[in-house]
Amino acid sequence: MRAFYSDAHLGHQPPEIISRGKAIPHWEVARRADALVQALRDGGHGIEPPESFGLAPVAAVHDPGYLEFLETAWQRWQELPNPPPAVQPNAHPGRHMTGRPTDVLGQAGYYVTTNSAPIVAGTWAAILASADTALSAARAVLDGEDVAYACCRPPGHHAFGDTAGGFCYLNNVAIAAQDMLQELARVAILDIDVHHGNGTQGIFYRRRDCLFVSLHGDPAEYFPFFAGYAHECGEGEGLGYNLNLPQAQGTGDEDYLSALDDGLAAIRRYAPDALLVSLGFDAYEGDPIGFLSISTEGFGRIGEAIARLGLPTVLVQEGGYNVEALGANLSSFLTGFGNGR
Ligand code: Q9C
Ligand code: ZN
Repeated sequence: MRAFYSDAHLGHQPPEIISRGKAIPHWEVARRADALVQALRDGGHGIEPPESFGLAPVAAVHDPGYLEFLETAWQRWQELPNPPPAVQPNAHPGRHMTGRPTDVLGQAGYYVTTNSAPIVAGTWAAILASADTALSAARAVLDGEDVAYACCRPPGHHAFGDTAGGFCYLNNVAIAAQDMLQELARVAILDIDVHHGNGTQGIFYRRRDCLFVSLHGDPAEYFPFFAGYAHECGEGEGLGYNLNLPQAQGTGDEDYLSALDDGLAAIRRYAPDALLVSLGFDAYEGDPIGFLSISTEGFGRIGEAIARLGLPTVLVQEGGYNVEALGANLSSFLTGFGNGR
């Protein structure tokens, strides 16, 4: 297995957030990547820096106005009187307004859908490197590797073509999938982060060259709330190529693995040329913002079940916020996967 990681994520340090009236560190912290990289080293995996692919593969998925906002927002924010420590919206268009403002605060509301995706000085460089990391893993698999792992930070699956949200800015897995589709006829994305991959679903919703399958906490009661329902099956050309498997709060290994079997069966029927996994570890029983109850051993069984597909596989890191357990959960997953083969 080849593994990719860039330390450019260190420039993306979201400021503290207010939770229950108290300032606490943002959940999506740099130490997450340290823990994952340490687990890779302990497992004897070599770690390579990503290649730089430039903006073209990113622009193949994301809107030009959105990319310009991401690139310039921090600079423009500094020109506000008394600029807050991060670019963050305080007004959102909702369902009844479509105007696009010119002001940076207005554009923050237009392009950023949650208050959990702040933009700071190093965010642009970090998100480009995170996309390059996923692209490098995708390239490794196209070049013949059975499996490659992308240690992406920040994560990506809540980013739509033109919106950031939920700790995500560029949709790393979608960018990698789109890139692979230049050489392959069909790919599947399996999303096992505990949150529904709303951005990824949105990007491929009207397409049949990418099957999207997601297991996640029931959005009726859990972030991202407004997508991830079982009745969302794709539209137009893409009808039948989107499968959501929402899980009840507290779902444990046995029930989860049985739902995963349904997802894997859909992927087998689709017979893709390659698989991409949105690999979150926030379904862990000890995750501080989790909803499900997967054990460390359970991640090994999940890895084993996915490996049984026998597909060339790109593993793209998404969430997982119990920093102390992240390394063990990644190791367990990879061991189940046949140690990355
Ligand atoms: N009290 C990913 O796992 N809600 N994103 C945070 C905290 C947003 C998670 C609420 C969760 C987004 C990639
Ligand atoms: Zn998540």
